[in-house]
Amino acid sequence: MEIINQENLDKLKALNNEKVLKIVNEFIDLCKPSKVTVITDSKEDIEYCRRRAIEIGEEAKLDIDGHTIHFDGFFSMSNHDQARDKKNTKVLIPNGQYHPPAINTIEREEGLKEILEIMNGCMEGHECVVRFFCLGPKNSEFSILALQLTDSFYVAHSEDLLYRAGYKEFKKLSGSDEFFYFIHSSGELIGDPPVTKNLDKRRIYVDLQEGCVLSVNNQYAGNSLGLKKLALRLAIYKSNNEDWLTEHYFILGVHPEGKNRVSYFCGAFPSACGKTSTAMLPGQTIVGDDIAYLRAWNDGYVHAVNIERGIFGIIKDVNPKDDPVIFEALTTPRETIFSNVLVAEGTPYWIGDGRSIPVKGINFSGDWNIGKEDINKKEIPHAHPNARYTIRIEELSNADENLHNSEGVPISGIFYGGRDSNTMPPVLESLNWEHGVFIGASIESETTSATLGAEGVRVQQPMANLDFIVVSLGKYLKNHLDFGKKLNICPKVFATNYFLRNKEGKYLNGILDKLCWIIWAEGRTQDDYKAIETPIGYLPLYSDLKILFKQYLNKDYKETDYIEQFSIRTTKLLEKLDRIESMYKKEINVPQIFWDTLNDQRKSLINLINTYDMEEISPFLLK
Ligand code: OXD
Ligand code: MN
Repeated sequence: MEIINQENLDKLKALNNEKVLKIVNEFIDLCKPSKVTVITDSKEDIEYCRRRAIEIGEEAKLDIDGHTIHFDGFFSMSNHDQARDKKNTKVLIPNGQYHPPAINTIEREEGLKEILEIMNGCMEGHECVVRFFCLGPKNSEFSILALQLTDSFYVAHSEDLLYRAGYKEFKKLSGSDEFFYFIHSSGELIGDPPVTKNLDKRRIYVDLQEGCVLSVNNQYAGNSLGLKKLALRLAIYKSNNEDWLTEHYFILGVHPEGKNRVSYFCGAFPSACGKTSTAMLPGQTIVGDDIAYLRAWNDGYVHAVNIERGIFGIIKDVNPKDDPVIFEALTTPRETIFSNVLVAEGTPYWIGDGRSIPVKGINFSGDWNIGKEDINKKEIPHAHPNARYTIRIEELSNADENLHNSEGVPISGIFYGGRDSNTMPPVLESLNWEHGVFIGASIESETTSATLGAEGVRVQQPMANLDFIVVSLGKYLKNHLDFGKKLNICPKVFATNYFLRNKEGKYLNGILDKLCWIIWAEGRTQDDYKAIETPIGYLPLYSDLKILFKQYLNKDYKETDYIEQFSIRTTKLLEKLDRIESMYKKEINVPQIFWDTLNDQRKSLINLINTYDMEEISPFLLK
């Protein structure tokens, strides 16, 4: 039987690209699929992927038109494929080159040998699709093309929702080999719906030298979709060897009421720390929620594009009160893939959706009923905490008009934040660009369900990007610092913290309070607000926040709340500096300005303690 028929072969040949042909040949030989189908940008081809995902059982229809459900496996809470696998995601380092300590690496030859062996025959009995995408807007200086081979129609379908089609763009390449490529296989499947069997052989290996990622024995999009977190790593490598940035940033259009203007902001938060919900704040517009390419532009600003056109968002605590925009998007007809939620009688349910929980249904553990326990006698929640939804941005009423602008959008500010219970205030502005880079470099966050392993462990998360950085941290920070120096209009940098708690462990802010921090930051970029200069950055005035809380949330913001939230927690901040210092001490070539900033911060915090003779210093004392 021929694996690839003439029609499909013709589609490949029409690209006139030797490298594409070579890759397809090489991996068909290795992975041994039973059939190869080439998908162009045509409606029929794209529809084929969507239909096959259902026919094969990787997705099933739900009641609302366009909604489907996909499960990444039916396993226990401790052994599953419903989150990114950091342990088995490794960067291949060519012989003799430096292995940065913060990155999970393996010698290139050894890694290739291991994964190619696992991939030998991994697509047996499967149909493999060959897909072409464009990372970034079409016809744009920012964008990079990507080739994907996968035997998962869920992966192929998700990529249609998340990325811009690129077959025609590949034609325009005129045979050039300038593109990333990704080979993915779910590997041997079991059950109905079919899920990956051999999780112990799950591997995701990033080959920087070749510009490709090999991923096998997994389905979860953070592990399987080449264009998402795998391409992010390749682009970080490329941009750090050129003169631009690839970041784990959302891009948000901020529209302050009554001001008749929009200012664009980027923001980096580790996964499951409020990134998508910031990008989807009521009254604002979204360009992207996850990954951005940034370049210094000829108008003096930095411009950013969303390399995606969809959202693969966490679906937890999404309810009409806390996340009204996302809730509305997920409960109305449109092409949407839900994953790892509970399905009961054709309706998806998730944690914190504000509805009563059905007594039974199907979830990530298979047939589920209230009270069901896992092998460790632990009650299984009705939905996975890292359950997801996949949708297109352009269908949303809050999609920004510049989503596909080939020149991107000019960036006025950047937010950095983490899941930080006791150091940083809810919002502050950095003292300057270098201090802003320091703030980004010193994000700490408690681990969440978006990665495998224990939750709630405090880890350093430089620029919320550590999981994806593939060059040394010293080089990465230098690239950031140099980048800012080139700009005539440098973005202001802000730190946010949505997870501050009091000594009893109670969160100090409501979920929607972030709207006020974002609007305040926008006002700072336009000189609308004065601020209190402190050693750790500029803090908002109580009087401005009081007005913002009333205007945007109809809430009375009390002075006592302000003092509790914005007091400088000197001892906790000093402890944090020690942790940051010990992390970066392990690195090579960390820019001197980073150490100078760290030492200045330490000195001024000690000064504050000595001057005021107290641990927590109210902003009113510093005014
Ligand atoms: C994501 C992640 O899915 O960062 O965006 O894990
Ligand atoms: Mn992300």
